[in-house]
Amino acid sequence: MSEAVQTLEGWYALHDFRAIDWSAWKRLSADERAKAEDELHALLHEWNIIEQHKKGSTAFYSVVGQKADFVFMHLRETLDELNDLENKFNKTSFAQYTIPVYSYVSVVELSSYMAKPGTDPMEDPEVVARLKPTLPKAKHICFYPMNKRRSGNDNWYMLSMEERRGFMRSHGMIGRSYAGRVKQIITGSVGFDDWEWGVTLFADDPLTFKKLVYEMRFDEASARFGEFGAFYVGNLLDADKTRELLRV
Ligand code: 76R
Repeated sequence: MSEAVQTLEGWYALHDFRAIDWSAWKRLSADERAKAEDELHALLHEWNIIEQHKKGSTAFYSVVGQKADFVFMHLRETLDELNDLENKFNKTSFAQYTIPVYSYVSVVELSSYMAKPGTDPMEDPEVVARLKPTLPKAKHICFYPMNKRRSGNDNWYMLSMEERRGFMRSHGMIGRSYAGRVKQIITGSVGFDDWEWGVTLFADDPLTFKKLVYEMRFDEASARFGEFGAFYVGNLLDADKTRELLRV
């Protein structure tokens, strides 16, 4: 009989991917563009204050390639707050010149495969900090959704707890060898979105994404059981980069 691993959940996550409607944006007068940009910067400022008060966190990155032009990754205490903030953004005049192209709803998740038995993880400030993380201002982001396979001999959900723990141990060892170069946030999305997890990685060197993901492909947890959706990769947008992006 298989047994579901206990998970700890933290902040809810919304990855909101947008394209920019460049023709519409260019048709605006300089004044109209300035007004729309001011509204965007006012919202970014508001989100920044929420982050400073540790009530959530927001990452803002441009996206390279045709899948999107930028992404907001928002973390908040509740799904209601995520919904409110996406609606608030949608009501700005800036949002009128964006086209929603993809979104992902999930919740920050830590599984207990590696937890020390007999301890209460919520007593560990490091665990609590990982459940409610302030997103790093790393130069690059990488996001993709994934599943654990359920087919034939490669059915993750038919494995015993001990077998899964063994795979996750080896997975974690690879992950740990990238400590300091990458920050990973695993968000669970069973019941929330089309895949089982979202993987969000932050790094200053984009090659770290390639090396880490590639190395994991050879590890059994990914080689036998990993199924992956589309990959999105992007660059940090600070206030100056945002102005540069929107200058036409
Ligand atoms: O939480 C921990 O640090 C303990 C070890 C650990 C777990 C339980 C861990 C470590 N991960 C865990 C769970 Mn992970 N992780 C991914 C991907 O592309 C791929 O092949 C897989 C995508 C990456 C890149 C990654 C990175 N991890 C999970 C789970 C949930 C599984 C379940 O519950 O069944 C998924 C889907 C997943 C996927 N992982 C690490 C990393 C890194 C960098 C670490 C080391 C973290 C650290 O020690 O700071």
